[in-house]
Amino acid sequence: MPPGHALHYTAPIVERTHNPSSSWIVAQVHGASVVLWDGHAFHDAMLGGQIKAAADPRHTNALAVGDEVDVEPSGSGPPRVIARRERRTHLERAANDPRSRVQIVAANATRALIVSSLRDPPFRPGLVDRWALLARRGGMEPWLCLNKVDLGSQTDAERAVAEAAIPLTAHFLSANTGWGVEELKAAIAGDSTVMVGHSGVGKSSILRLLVPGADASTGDVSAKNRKGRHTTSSARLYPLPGGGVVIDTPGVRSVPLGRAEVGEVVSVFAEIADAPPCRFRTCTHRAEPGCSVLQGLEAGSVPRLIYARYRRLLEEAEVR
Ligand SMILES: Nc1nc2c(ncn2[C@@H]2O[C@H](COP(=O)(O)OP(=O)(O)OP(=O)(O)O)[C@@H](O)[C@H]2O)c(=O)[nH]1
Ligand SMILES: [Mg+2]
Ligand SMILES: [Zn+2]
Repeated sequence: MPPGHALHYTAPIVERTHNPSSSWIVAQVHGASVVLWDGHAFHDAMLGGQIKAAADPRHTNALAVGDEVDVEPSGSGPPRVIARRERRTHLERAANDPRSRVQIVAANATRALIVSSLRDPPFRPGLVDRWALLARRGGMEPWLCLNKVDLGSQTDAERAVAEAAIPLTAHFLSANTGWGVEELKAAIAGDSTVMVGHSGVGKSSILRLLVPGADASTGDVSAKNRKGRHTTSSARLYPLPGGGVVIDTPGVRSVPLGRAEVGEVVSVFAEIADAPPCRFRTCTHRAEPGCSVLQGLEAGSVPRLIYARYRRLLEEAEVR
């Protein structure tokens, strides 16, 4: 592990004494170094050559946080990860990559908690749309979490979500005051949740409330001193005290979709997904005759704001 990249966990890294048939979960990846969680403790491990050889060439990373893996002892050194079990779910995003590969942000989570903030940084419905699409693509249920409600009021927060007409389960929260945290804890108890969202919205702050003692870095959002911010630099998995796990991820500036199906884009917007069938089955709801979405736009059943976000997503995605 390179210096300066020590992986600090509150639970001690213990000697490996495990049943070889049971699978371990990837808690953090740093190049060829991996931290694994066996349900009781964290273990250091190394990536075996088999894993790299078997990696999907369309992906930038061979292992993602949340992956279930098989390990093998390797003499006196750390155990080796020799196989990855098939992912039940995954969350991907287009990598900034000349080969159009995707990065697997996290694996095997039940849901993606799309964290945004009421202010500082401002609430951006377009980012929520993109993450919702990607979560569904990988089989995760997208939820919205609107943090920093203390910077406005509960009414402001609810209005922001209602105006954006985001058809997702929404949690309102203030990591600063702890308001709404108990409800979120109860809602995610027992299963696996990955937190995603813009940098500075408060993911790591929320994590520290969910997992007391977690030492996730939290940054100061002060625009003056951006270099001094302790933002999260890699995804990490933490066990929840009452069972289940939560994965904190680094914030992103943008969420490029890469290639997408029209149906995927449509499924983000309830008003468009629920519109009656159009004349053409392959209608993209842009200019086709007999389009029920365009008729809904005229009649007011499809809000202009929603339609504009749909078009933006459609134009941005390389629609197949
Ligand atoms: N007012 C207010 N500030 C908050 C709240 N939650 C977090 N913050 C502040 O927002 C800043 C960023 O918080 P982080 O938890 O580091 O944000 P993050 O989403 O983990 O950021 P990245 O790791 O860069 O993705 C810190 O200064 C926090 O103290 C909140 O509920 N209200
Ligand atoms: Mg963070
Ligand atoms: Zn149409």
